[in-house]
Amino acid sequence: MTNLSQLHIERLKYQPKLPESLSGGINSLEMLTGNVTQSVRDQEQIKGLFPNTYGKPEITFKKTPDVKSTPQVNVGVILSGGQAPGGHNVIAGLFDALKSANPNNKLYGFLGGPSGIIEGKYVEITEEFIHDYRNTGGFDIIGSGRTKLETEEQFQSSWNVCKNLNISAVVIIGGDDSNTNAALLAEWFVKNNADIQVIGCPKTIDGDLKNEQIEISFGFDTATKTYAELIGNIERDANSAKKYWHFVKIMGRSASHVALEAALQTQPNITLISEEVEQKSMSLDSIISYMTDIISRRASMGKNFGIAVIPEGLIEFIPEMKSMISNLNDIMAELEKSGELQNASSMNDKFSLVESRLSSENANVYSSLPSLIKSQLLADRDPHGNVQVSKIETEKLLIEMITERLAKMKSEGTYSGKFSAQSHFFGYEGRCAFPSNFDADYCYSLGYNAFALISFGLTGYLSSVRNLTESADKWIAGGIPLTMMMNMEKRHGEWKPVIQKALVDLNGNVFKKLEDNREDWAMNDRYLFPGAIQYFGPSSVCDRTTVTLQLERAKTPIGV
Ligand code: FBP
Repeated sequence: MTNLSQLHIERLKYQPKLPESLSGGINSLEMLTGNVTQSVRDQEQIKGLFPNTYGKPEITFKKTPDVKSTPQVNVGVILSGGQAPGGHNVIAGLFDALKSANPNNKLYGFLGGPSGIIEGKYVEITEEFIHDYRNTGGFDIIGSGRTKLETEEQFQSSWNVCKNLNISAVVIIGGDDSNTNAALLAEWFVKNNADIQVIGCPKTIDGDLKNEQIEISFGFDTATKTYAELIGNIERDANSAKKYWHFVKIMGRSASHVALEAALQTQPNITLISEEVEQKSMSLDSIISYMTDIISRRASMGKNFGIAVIPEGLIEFIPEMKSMISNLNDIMAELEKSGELQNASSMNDKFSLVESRLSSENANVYSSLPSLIKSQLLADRDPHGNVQVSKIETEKLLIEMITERLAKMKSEGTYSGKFSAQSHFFGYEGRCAFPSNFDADYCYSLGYNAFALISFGLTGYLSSVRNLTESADKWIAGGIPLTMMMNMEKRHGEWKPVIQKALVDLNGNVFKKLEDNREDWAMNDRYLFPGAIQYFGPSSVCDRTTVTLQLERAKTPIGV
């Protein structure tokens, strides 16, 4: 590799930290078996769908002085879904664990996401190959994809590919949807006596793959630190020029964890939380009123500037929008099947077609939106049936509606300020940043631990590393049965087993911190400027994880 930045060169040299239990290597581990588990909800249905992998115990590992030897194995690895900082380190940890257990072990990386295992596209990962990717962001080592692994044919061809490569274990690095697929594949392999283990690793910058057992998904720490740096910079710009309102939409497809964490790190004037909008049944109109009130009160103090943070998924949580989008999803599936949507000659024809099929209430909501948003709502769904909220410019919608509202207030004599807005969308900027020390260590440990689970013959487990607000040596490594996190949800009109997404807990410490401070942050400029991620320096600064995790763990400490 040539032309590397000094930071890149330094990060390649970084040695990620491991929990003490894993530090003796794979051959010096003892497995401690906990109680049998059950799924978070819908136990009977989940048990019926996963008869072979349901109810397994939680696992933790302990270092032992007895050294065992492990037979030679070949392992495959898949990166699935959206990029998240640290994916390369999961693979590096897996690779180092596998080679330390037996130098003849081989690691194959499936290319381009789950489609790689179906189509047999792979590369063998060697020390030379992986070296340049250690502690770097991105998923470019083998690429990623969003193919949904779910059909009998896909499972069968995955098995054939694994047989050809003599692969006896597959590690799937992904979010809730990808780990649901991992659970399905694990069950299918056991049912068909394929003798192939499947282990998942919790990834997503969105931070919504977490629960009692999984404290955080990897990538959330680095991505939120990156967005906080950018928001802090914008706050300083706004506070210098004092002439713009900046509307920052921030990634996180469903849950608002990313927006909340970035807000706690930077203290902007307005932070919307989708979960609160839904709980309080706030209409789009009432959101506009809430924001306009702050903007006009600040204007009356002579402050015609500010920063508003808006979660990417907001639109789907506004009750009237949620109902309209769900109706829209159904009719779009029908219109696409019949070819009518593709055949419509202009955008306006598409709008009319859609409006004629929506219920009258939903058609009213849809037709009230600006054309830009209407067309963005017609963009393709992702393979899991999700609306691609990253393509919907909610920040622009809010600016447009607030501008109109303020003009009306001005004409009525209730507002006399100036409103000039800039819109931003932060998402892709943070997904491939150099992983923070926390993510570099956490990911390496998750990958290393994934091979520990493999070496004990487990399948249908998620690699778990806990106690993460302590120093890395005190982290607890183990495994959680994937079925433990599942419940039944309606997808594409059918009930499916899926890993439950964690939304922002409106009764929790983290949201409360925002709630307690937001009036002060709205009116008084309490901006924080965290600056760039700190990779070097005292561990208390550069290894520290998110405010979210610290507040959550402060409430629910687990015994070590
Ligand atoms: P994952 O759930 O796969 O981790 O991806 C999350 C995410 O980064 C969302 O925040 C965002 O809405 C989405 O991916 C964007 O998807 P794409 O990369 O396909 O544009």
